[in-house]
Amino acid sequence: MIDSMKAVYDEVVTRDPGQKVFHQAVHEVLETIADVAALPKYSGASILQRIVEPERQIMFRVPWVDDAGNVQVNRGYRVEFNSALGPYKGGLRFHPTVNLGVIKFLGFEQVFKNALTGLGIGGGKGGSDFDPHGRSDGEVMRFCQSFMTELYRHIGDHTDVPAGDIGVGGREIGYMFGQYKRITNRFEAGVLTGKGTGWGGSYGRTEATGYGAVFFTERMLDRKGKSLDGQRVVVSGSGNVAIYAAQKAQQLGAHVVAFSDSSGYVVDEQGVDVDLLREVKEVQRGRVADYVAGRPGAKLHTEGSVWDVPCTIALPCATQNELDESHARTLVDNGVLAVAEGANMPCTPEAVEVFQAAGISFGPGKAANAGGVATSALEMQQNASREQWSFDKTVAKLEIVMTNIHDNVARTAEQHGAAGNYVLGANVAGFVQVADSMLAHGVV
Ligand code: NDP
Ligand code: 2IT
Repeated sequence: MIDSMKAVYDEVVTRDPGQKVFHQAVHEVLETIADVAALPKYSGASILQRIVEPERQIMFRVPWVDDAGNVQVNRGYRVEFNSALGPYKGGLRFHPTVNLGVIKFLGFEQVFKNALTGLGIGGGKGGSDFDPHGRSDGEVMRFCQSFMTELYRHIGDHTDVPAGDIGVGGREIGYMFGQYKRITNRFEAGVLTGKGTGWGGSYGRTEATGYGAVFFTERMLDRKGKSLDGQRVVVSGSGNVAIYAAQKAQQLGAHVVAFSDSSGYVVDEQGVDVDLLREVKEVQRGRVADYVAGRPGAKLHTEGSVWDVPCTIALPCATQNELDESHARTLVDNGVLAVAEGANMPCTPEAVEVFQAAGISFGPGKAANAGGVATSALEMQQNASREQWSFDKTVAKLEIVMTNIHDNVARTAEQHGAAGNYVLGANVAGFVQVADSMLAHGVV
């Protein structure tokens, strides 16, 4: 890393020494944008120093009563990172590992990702260390209501528009929307995305992140004269992103053979039964073992890693830093052709290096998983015009957005002498878009 970038990075680490995943995300961006960020118009306005510091960080107590009558206390967060391109936009994550550093990493990534969509959205992220696993619907509802009782004063359709992420899906968005409406006495559809399709949600939002990651993979393969047809695919995770990545990959002729959750991974050589997986995960809220119980021939593994399963396409769709250098070496040895991050930063920096050195097409999350937030922006468009588009119309728009992101990122990489380096292309293209708007807005 060149000296001017290192100085910015060191300042980030000194300010918040404990926020390791935030440092990791900042490091990756600074490392790849140096020649652009060092231009006098940007450095003279301290764009980098501003872009790594969130505009606003909100932390709050979330008290709620569990089914046994005990008062529980969690911590809530909303980090409003950058509004140069539009209202803050980004998901809410409910997971016990959530802390301020995690939310800042996700918010920082979101700024560049949202820029790449070209849809006029700034970047933010939020969440809580609340763990929805094993909680009743009533407990989840009371938690969501308490969370929104503080969050409502910070959000709005022109201010900050949250959505889902790990642990936050249609059920949680419903409870939060209900509480927002109750407190404000406003049916302000555009204040949250990922809503039910009966009350302001967009068709295709549920599928969008997984579908988008597969569209992005298809474009990366196209560039190498290949297609998804007949490819052997492994996804990690078995949540929202993983399920619909598997569904779209199958629709495009791929053979999806494995998925996982935090209890283990499943190999299903007949091809994953996505309808069964949806039933187990979305309806029963079960574990991967419940899939195996209903699927003769599928095998559950509780040792090792889903990345041990040979494949030509790897789609990490679970969580950050789930795929490390040794997993990457195994994938390369097993003949992987392309890796696209459905999750945010699932591959460690060392793993990314292994893929790039081996000439594997590698799609970083801020490009490859941008389909979710892009479709959230399409939901905002529908809300603003009081329209509702069909599933097919929305997915067709999503596919165009993903193609544009792919082409923009690939072109940017080429223009900067790094053909095929989607990490550099995404970071530079995203940075320029945000930085130019920040310059236009003056020192704010
Ligand atoms: P879900 O909560 O629907 O699913 C998450 C999946 O990942 C589950 O199978 C979960 O297993 C697994 N997982 C989560 N944390 C861990 C962990 N620490 N170790 C092992 N497995 C884990 O979340 P999503 O599918 O929505 O999100 C997945 C990823 O995609 C995240 O990185 C998210 O930020 C990213 N993303 C999501 C978007 C969206 O629209 N939802 C948009 C863009 C990116 P278990 O149930 O056992 O915990
Ligand atoms: O990481 C992400 O892009 C998301 N969780 C989706 C955010 C959104 O606002 O739809």
